[in-house]
Order: sequence, then structure tokens, then C-alpha cells
Amino acid sequence: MQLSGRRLLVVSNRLPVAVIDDNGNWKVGPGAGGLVTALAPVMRENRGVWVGWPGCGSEAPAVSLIEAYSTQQDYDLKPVILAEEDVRKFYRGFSNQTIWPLFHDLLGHCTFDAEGWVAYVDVNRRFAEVVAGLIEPHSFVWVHDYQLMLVGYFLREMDINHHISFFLHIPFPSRDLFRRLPWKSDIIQSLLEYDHIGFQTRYDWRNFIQCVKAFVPGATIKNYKKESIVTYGNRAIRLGTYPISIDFNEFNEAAKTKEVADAAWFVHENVKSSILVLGLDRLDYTKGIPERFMSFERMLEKYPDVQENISLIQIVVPSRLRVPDYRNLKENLDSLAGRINGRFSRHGWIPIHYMFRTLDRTQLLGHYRACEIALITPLRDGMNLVSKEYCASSIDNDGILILSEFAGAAEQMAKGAIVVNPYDIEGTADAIYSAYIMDPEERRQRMRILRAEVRRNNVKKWIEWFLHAYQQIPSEIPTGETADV
Ligand code: GDG
Repeated sequence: MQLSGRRLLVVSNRLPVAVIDDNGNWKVGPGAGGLVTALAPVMRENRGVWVGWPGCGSEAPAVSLIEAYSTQQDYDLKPVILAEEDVRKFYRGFSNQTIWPLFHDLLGHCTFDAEGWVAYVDVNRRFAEVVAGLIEPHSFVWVHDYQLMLVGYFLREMDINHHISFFLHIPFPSRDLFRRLPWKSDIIQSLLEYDHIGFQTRYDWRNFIQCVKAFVPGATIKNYKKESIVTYGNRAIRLGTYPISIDFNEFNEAAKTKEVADAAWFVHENVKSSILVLGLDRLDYTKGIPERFMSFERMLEKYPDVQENISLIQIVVPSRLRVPDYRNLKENLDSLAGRINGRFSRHGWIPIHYMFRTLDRTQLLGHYRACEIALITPLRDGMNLVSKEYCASSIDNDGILILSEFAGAAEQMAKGAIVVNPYDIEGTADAIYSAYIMDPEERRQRMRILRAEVRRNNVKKWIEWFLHAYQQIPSEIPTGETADV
């Protein structure tokens, strides 16, 4: 997709590559993640530059390594170097112990630490300095996510008047939650220095508007059909919803390969149950894994005929283990899985196959294909790409998706999925049982709806919507209708 000669400058906390210590040798290699795959073609076509942290401390020779690596790519990579102290206070601290839990409605996990805020401000300013040094007259700047909410503000301070966009990958909290944040006014006013802000769902968009009304005196808001325009001082800021997605064709095609079919066969062959239920998440308290284990336990207890016929395969990908709440969660999961397995296991059958590890891509797709049911029950999630990847890989059209109503994906996928409230252990247990007994025709009908949705609204469309929205005149709401915000 061409941006009429404009140069795309993407800014995210992590670069799409990682610098790692390989037994004393520093190496640079491709990073993982959907955003990289999605943005790479647009970056190539528009002579893109990607600014971010390479994931290593300041002792690594990141600048020279990335410069050398960059010459082999079709777009440039520019590292922002962070010392261990920055990573501790800005990343593990303010970003992941204040903003992350607050924006996921989990106030009990929040710490409000002034030192963390100072580091967050400082690192955002340093990101902005790197961006300012790279900006050209026709650059199109696109900043990503909750770690970098102040970059726009600092760019304006440096007299950068370019169009700057921001996309929030995680939820935006309600006014009542957001007001707990001691730095709420700084954050929301800084966000209004962007020209265009994208949210995953209408719910997040609505929450943001309510926060603007409450905490930004003097701002006015006009709602259009699918967008709002906030006027603040002499600036007009466009807000809209752009649900992120995946490359449907890539998953659909990869799922058909022999390697993936073999990997799926291996999974089923080694778990002695006729029905497999998949849970796949980063280690995170937002993902609702303990509640999922308890729902599965309740289902085994309430419907004993399923015992020995169904198993939950739960893959937990290691993440943020240096944050205490994540270590505690890991301990909790270890003990819950052990207790439930101790209670129900029989010779030759285990109810929960719990693995704390990362899968390679073939294994990941093999699990998507092998499991008859996906149980995706976050307490809160910006979108949840796993739910979309599961449907795109369900090439036999007969997988069942059980999805939390608090995942952003539910806004698009409620029609084909079985939607649950993950806090409702009894209700989720019943939902797993209803999936277990669902007849093949209903399974196919539901999965057809889901696959059509993911195919239609794929990641390319997400990028196009977002990058083109700023050029369009917002469409007026027809007379007689009210804004659905
Ligand atoms: C944030 C927001 C939003 C997982 N395990 C393995 C593996 N994965 C890949 C999946 C998927 C990605 O990681 C996880 O994406 P999610 O969207 O589910 O979750 P977050 O990491 O929390 O992402 C979220 C997203 O940003 C995008 O805006 O949807 O709400 O929290 O792509 O495939 N990949 C491999 N092995 C694994 O074991 N290879």
C-alpha cells in the first residue's frame, strides 16, 4: 500500500528485531509478533523506518549490530538504547505495573510510584528525540501503544508539526478507573497532541471520550458515524476504532501443510482424549488462566461423563518474569494444575496438560489444528489475536471458539463464538460442556461465520483503514440517528 510518497516512521517500544547474548557473542535476529509481519510490506513499499528498543541493556553493541542488520532489510531500524535502570523503572515499573493493570481494569495489581512516572516521561522524551532526528518533510509518524503515550507531546515541544498518529493495542479504561491515576491529566492532554488516535473497540473509544470530557476542560467533541473529532486549543484530533487482525491467508495456507498436519497428529496422538481444548496465552494475570482452570475443574465435577474424554492443553508462554505479580501467577498456576490433576487423573488420562514454554510456529499451528475447542477467556484483552489465528487455522471448519466477552475480539466474533464471562465459573463450565456436546452442523455453521469475519477484516485492511482514515472527511450521522459512542 502506497502512502503517496510519504515515508512511514513507525515507533514502538520494541524493535521488530532483538539483540541477544548468545554465549558471550552479541547477535541480532528477527523478533516475533503479528505487528512485524503485518507492517513489513508497508514498510518496504514506503521506505519505512522503525524506531524502538532492541531489548538489550546498554552494554550490548546494539547500534552497530542493528545498523549492519538494517542494510540487509528493505527498511531502516533505529534503536533507542535503554539502560537496565530505565528498563526497571519505565518498562517493568510504570508501563507494566501501573498502566498495564489499570488499563485492563485490574486496579489491585497497580502500583503508583512517582519514580516510575519520572522514568516514563524521560524515556518517552528520548524516544521523541530519536524520532525528531529522523523526521523528513514528508514523514508519516505512527506511534504504537501504552509505553509511548507521551511521544507526541515531546515531538510538538520540539516544534515537529507533522501529522502524528497513535494506536493503542490495549483497552482504554473507564473514567472511574482512569481518574485514580495521579498523572491522568498529563497523559490525556499529551495524547491530544497526536492528530489521530486509534482504538481496538468502540468501548475503548467511548471510554476515552468520557475521560476527555471529564479531565480536559475546554475540549469539545463532535461525533460522526464512525469517528469523533476532538477540538482542543487550535488542534483537531480524530478518534476512531480500528480492530487489529491477522493475515488470514497466511494462517489458512500454513495450516494446510504436511508439517502442520503432522504436528497436529502428534498432539492428538499423545493426549488420550477424544476432545482437546486449547488455552494459549502469554503468562499474564489479564488472561484469566486460573479462572479457566477452575471452570474446567467445575465442568469435570458437574458433568462426570466427560471425564477421560476431554483434556485441556494449556500453553503458557513465559513473559515479564521479573515483575513480582507474574512470578506469583506462575506459582499459582503450577499449584492449581497440580491440584486439579491430582484430583481427577486416572491411569492413561490427565485432565490438564499444562506447559510453561514457547512453541515454534509449526507446533503453534499444529495445536490450533489439533484442538477441537479453543478456550480463550481473558479477564480483559485489547483484542486477542489467538482467537483469530485459531479460526484462520481451522481449515476443516469444525473448531469451536469459546471467547470471553471482555476480549476486544468479542465485538466482532460474538456471532459465531460461544461468549462467556470468565468470572462466572459455573457459566464457563456449562459453556465448555455445551461445546463438548455440540452437533457437527452447528460447529460448522459457527466456524463458517468466524472464518468469514477474520478473512474479511484481516490485518491488511486494518493498516489501510488506519493509514487512510486521516485523509478522509468524517461521514455525518444521518438526521434522526444518534451517534453510537
Ligand atoms: C497485545 C494485546 C492485542 C503466543 N504463544 C506463542 C505464540 N504466540 C503469539 C500468538 C499471537 C501473539 O503471540 C499473542 O497475541 P495476543 O493478541 O493474543 O496477546 P498479547 O501478546 O497480549 O498482545 C492484545 C495485541 O497486542 C495486538 O494488538 O490483540 O490484546 O494485549 O500472535 O500467535 N507464537 C509462537 N509460539 C507461542 O508459543 N510462535
